[in-house]
Amino acid sequence: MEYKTQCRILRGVGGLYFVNLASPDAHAELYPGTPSPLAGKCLLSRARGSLRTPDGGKIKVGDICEFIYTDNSFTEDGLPRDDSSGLPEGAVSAILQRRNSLIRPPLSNLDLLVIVCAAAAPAPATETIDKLLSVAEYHNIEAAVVIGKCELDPVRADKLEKTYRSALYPTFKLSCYESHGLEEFEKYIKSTLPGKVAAFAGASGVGKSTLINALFPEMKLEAGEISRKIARGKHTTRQAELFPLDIGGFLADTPGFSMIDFENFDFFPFDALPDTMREFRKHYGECRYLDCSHTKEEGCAVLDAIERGEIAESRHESYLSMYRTLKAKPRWEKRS
Ligand SMILES: Nc1nc2c(ncn2[C@@H]2O[C@H](COP(=O)(O)OP(=O)(O)O)[C@@H](O)[C@H]2O)c(=O)[nH]1
Ligand SMILES: [Mg+2]
Ligand SMILES: [Zn+2]
Repeated sequence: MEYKTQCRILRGVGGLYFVNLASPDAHAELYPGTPSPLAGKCLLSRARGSLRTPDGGKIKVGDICEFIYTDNSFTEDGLPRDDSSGLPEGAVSAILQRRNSLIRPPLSNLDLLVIVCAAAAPAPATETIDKLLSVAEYHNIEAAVVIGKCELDPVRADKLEKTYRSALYPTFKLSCYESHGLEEFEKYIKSTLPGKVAAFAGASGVGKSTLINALFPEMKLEAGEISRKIARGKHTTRQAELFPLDIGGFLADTPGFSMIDFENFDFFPFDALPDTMREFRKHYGECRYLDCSHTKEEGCAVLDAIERGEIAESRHESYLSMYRTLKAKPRWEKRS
């Protein structure tokens, strides 16, 4: 018998794909697909032909795809059984509509970006945090801010918390060393993540791995299990990868357990910038000039809100920096 269902691409491995098949229970929100005997399983499979999205994009980690298989396609441990031509029978047969698509890191359908910084060691770089928040906003990705290592500099941690709360983002101040604030973030992430794909982003050394290991102990195990199953010796390029979590969602990472770095995130066109500043938006209609750039104009409602202490100055500094950078690069290459 042939089954048609949906799968999520977890990783690409030399022309093959490690996929998670739709499960009617744990991943119900992810895939409203047809129940099938292998529902919820993670399997190695190939793609039928060279698949493309409607706008010509290639298959990507995070893609939700149509998946066709037969009773004979897989062995009991979920490995592809070769047909007479030596190719596995179960196959990814179409890429479904994406809700977003990043080029760097190469990921599609990212739902939640958790931006991690440290109160100290390394010192927080608000400009990079703000750039990432704007990138998330532009790509329609939910975002949250975690201020870690807060025992090292409680005053700075408080200030960052105020900045990002007033920027209207869920904000968490915590210390993995002192187990302080962890429960609150754990409650948030474990109620938000089921059915979604999340990535933790932040500079190296801020404490992403420590935090993730504390919250999702299965991650270490899962990473080992996946690398054992996947063809040996093919870990040459750094590429995105999704780990299924026990709570029924996925965490994005690159091999080597680094979690997503700040450096190479996609940007967006200049015209889109003002709309990516969440707490600026409600003031735009109140500026004296219709074409106010909110950089230095008289009667700018954003600048007034900063003056009153409602918007953090550091957020506006980041805005100015992005404004200059994006203005100097008016055309961003558009591809999926
Ligand atoms: N002081 C302090 N150090 C921490 C805390 N959490 C993690 N670290 C340390 O910070 C360093 C970097 O952590 P890691 O999780 O590898 O950071 P990553 O590069 O973002 O994954 C390690 O030495 C951790 O032990 C914390 O809450 N407080
Ligand atoms: Mg790490
Ligand atoms: Zn203005």
